[in-house]
Amino acid sequence: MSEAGVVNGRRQSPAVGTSTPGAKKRTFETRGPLKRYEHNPILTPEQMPFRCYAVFNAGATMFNEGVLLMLRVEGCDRTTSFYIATSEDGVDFDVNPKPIDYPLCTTEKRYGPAHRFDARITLLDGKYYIFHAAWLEPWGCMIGAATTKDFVHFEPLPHLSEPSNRNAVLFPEKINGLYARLDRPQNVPNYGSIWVSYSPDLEFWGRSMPLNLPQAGWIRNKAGAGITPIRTPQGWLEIYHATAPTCSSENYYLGAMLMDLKDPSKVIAAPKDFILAAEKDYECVGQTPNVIFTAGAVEMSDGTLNVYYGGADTRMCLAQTTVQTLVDYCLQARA
Ligand code: BMA
Repeated sequence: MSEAGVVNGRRQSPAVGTSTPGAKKRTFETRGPLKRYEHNPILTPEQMPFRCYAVFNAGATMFNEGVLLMLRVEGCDRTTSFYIATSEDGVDFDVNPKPIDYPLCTTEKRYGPAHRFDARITLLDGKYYIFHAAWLEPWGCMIGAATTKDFVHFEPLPHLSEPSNRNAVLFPEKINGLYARLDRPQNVPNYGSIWVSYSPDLEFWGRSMPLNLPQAGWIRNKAGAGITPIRTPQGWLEIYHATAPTCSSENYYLGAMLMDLKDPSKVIAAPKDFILAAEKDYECVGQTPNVIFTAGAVEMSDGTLNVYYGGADTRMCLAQTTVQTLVDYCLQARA
């Protein structure tokens, strides 16, 4: 009797659609240092305690010994509000059914509320600083901000930029005696890239400098900061996004980098490979296909780094790693 798949002594190619017993199956999960949570997505519009269209791009922080997400929720009237969700284990979240009563800053008091979205949260000197995108008609997108101690009462800060700017996040400590932020001025070719700016008082900003991001096929357009930078002995660790066009869409990718502790405009290690691309159904199908977008990560007590991200501008997802894994991954790029 001849061996299966062998005809006249020659091994035949398996027919399309048939599997070869024992053959290794290719799996996307082994691609990089960031592993998707197996029960993704962790929050969908259907799981919200009210009817809505999308829940995505949450800022994240440790709060009261649990994880707090500041969700971007799009209603069925397509207006956007911030909502709070909390969790003890960082996976199962309870959503407060009332939106945050978010304050108007000076510009909004004169011209009406901006469309506010994509909050990043930074704990600095006992206060939480929220930096977010603020789209104010007819000018476009600028950086809005507020502070809070309890995620109930918020104090507005003046808008921190002129249009066109977004994807801003405050560093969790002053650098050389100044507040420091990453952002993405976008009225430039490729819709902008990541810059660092400084301020003595969180109102007046300057000394702006672009980062020397690597050149890679996925870093074509819209490179923007993602999570609040994490201090490590080797540098500021950042997970950021960038996009590249395909024939059918503008695809989003996440990358990791280390920035110099004293001068974050100097990227000291940044692999040319992305750490996550939109591949799963919950990342590829939805309001905006092929989008993965992080605005926050939280280091859990067991050392796991939970990276929260929006999938296709529709739902919240989770990917996990550790700070050390990402640092080692970045440093390999320098070797
Ligand atoms: C960006 C932001 C994000 C959004 C992304 C993809 O410009 O508006 O909030 O997730 O586009 O649509």
